[in-house]
This record gives sequence, structure tokens and C-alpha cells, in this order.
Amino acid sequence: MPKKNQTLGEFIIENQADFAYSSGELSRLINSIRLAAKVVNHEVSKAGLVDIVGAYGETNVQGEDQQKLDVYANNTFIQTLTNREIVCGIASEENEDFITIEGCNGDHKNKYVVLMDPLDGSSNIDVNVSVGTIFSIYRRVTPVGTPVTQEDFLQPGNQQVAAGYIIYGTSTMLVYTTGRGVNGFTLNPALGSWYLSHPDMKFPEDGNIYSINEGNYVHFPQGVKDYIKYCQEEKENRPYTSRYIGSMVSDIHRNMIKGGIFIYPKSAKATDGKLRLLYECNPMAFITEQAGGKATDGFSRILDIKPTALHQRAPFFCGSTRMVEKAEEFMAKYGS
Ligand code: P6P
Repeated sequence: MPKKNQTLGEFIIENQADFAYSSGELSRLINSIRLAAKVVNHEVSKAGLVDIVGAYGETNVQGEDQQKLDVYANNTFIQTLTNREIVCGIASEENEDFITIEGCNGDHKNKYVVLMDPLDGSSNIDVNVSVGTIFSIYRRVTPVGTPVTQEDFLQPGNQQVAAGYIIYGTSTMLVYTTGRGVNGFTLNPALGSWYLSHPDMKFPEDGNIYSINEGNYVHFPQGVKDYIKYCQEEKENRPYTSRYIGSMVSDIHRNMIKGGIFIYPKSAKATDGKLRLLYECNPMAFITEQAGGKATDGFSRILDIKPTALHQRAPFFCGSTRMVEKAEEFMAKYGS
């Protein structure tokens, strides 16, 4: 049972036995992520002071301006995971193709692949709004000792062995699951240690916060428009509160603590939605379900979607079960 204020290191050791089939590799993998998170946090926390904020002058595979911190975070996580020789391959929002870790077709028997969004919400960096790192971990499906293939990355989210996020906010937190609930650790930057501040996190079954970019209202499917009007009508415990930070990790983290729903639906402008299935929706869906919430594409479970492409997008409805179910009722009226 998690004990409040124990360190992340103590927690990992205490729960080592829980990492099914793990020979300690998954523990070492989580440990390498917490190290990289501290390094990135150090840079994010001083972004306004040094010339590291602002566009890097290149664009990533999404055609988005790469903020310098995006590139820094991507390089830091890739380097840390590579140095520890724990994973066989890495896929990142910032890289068009997946990365094969050298030696993977050699003698070491690394069996995990990591997919990540190294700095989600990076457009908020320049305006000092919290951003996050999202990661998703799978056991490879191709034979150990051979080069990883796309098949190792295109697994449905229900095959994840671990997933988590780091939120670089008023305090920096690491929140993750290995399939046995969700625990949140807060960094004490003075000591460089993570402390279990949020043991056994649970999504409230219902809530009164809805998070969606209403600026896109005219482009939304009718079911989403009807749900927004439902949230706004003066009836029962409504109108709900509208809260939208524009940084998914922050929006979902707040809703997991207070209760709420986050929606990034498809629209006339974004026919599959905006968020990436493999390294945004799947990890956040795994965490949400492990915390007792629900995550769908408006119709079916996110974690059951069989991916066909590394950077594919998915509509995303995520949060308190009762709220997601109500939104799905409106979506079902129109069937799309
Ligand atoms: P919009 C950040 O760029 C992000 O990927 C998510 O973190 C966030 O929820 C979403 O995009 C915001 O998108 O279109 O509302 O600005």
C-alpha cells in the first residue's frame, strides 16, 4: 500500500514485485524517466531567464514550430533512455520515424519500447503556462535481440505496461501507473527527490468542469455542440464551470483531482481530432481508467483502437465516467 511522503525510489523498490514479468528493467526504466524529468524541469523552470525559450527555427513532423525546450526535452529523454540500455526503441512526437537503440539486434535483451510527447503544450512556454511530458511503455512484440519494427510501436493501448506524465507547473509532479492504480509524486527541487504526495489517485465519478476549446464550436459535430449546451444550461447542478488551459496534461490533471471532462473532438478542421493516439491519448487513457475514469473517442474505448500509423490522431473524450457517458449519449444521437 503506498505510504504518503515515501520517496519515488522507495516506492519503486517496494512495488518491484508488482511489475509483472519484470526483472527490474521496468523499475530501471521508470528511474531513468524520473532522472530525465528532473533535468528537463531544471530548464523549463528557468525558461524565461535564458535564451532557451522561443522557436528553434525548425518545425517537427507535425509541421509545428519546434520550441527550443521541445528539442531539449526530446534530446534529454532520448539520451537518458539510450544511456541506460533498457529500451529497444523510442517513438516521439518530435521524430518522424521511431528510433532503434543500437545493440538492439546485438546481444542485449532489452524488451521495452517507449513512446512519448516530450513537451506537450509547448506553445504555452512563452506565456509561462504549465506544460507536460507524456510517456507510454510497451513490451516489444518482435523477438528480443532483433531490430525493433513498427509492429512494436503500433500496439493497442490496452497492451501498455506503464504510462505516465510529468507536469511542469507551480510544482513539478510525476504521475504514473503500471496497471495497479495511479500515484503522484511531487519533486522537491531543493533535494532533487520525488515524494509520494498523491497516493492512489482517483477520478471523481462525476464532476462539474468541462474542458474544450469552444473557439472551434462552429466546426464541432452536432453531438458535441449539444453536449456543450447541456453543460451550459441552468438545470440540476448546471451550468458547469468551463476550464481550458490548452495544455492537455494540465487540463486532465486538474480534472482528475476535481472531477471533470476533457474533450478534443474531431471537427470540420481536424477530421480525426488533433491529439495523437499513441503518445497522447493512449497513455492519458490508461492513467484515466486506472484512476476509475473513462476515455473514449466519443463512441468506443481509446485503449482498444488498433493503431495503423505512428502519428495518427484520435478524437478524445476523457474524465469522470458519468460525464463521459453523458457526452457519449449526445454523440450517439448522430452516430458520428
Ligand atoms: P488547441 C498542445 O499543443 C495540445 O497538443 C494539447 O496539450 C492541448 O490540449 C491541445 O493541443 C490544445 O489545442 O487547438 O485547443 O489550441
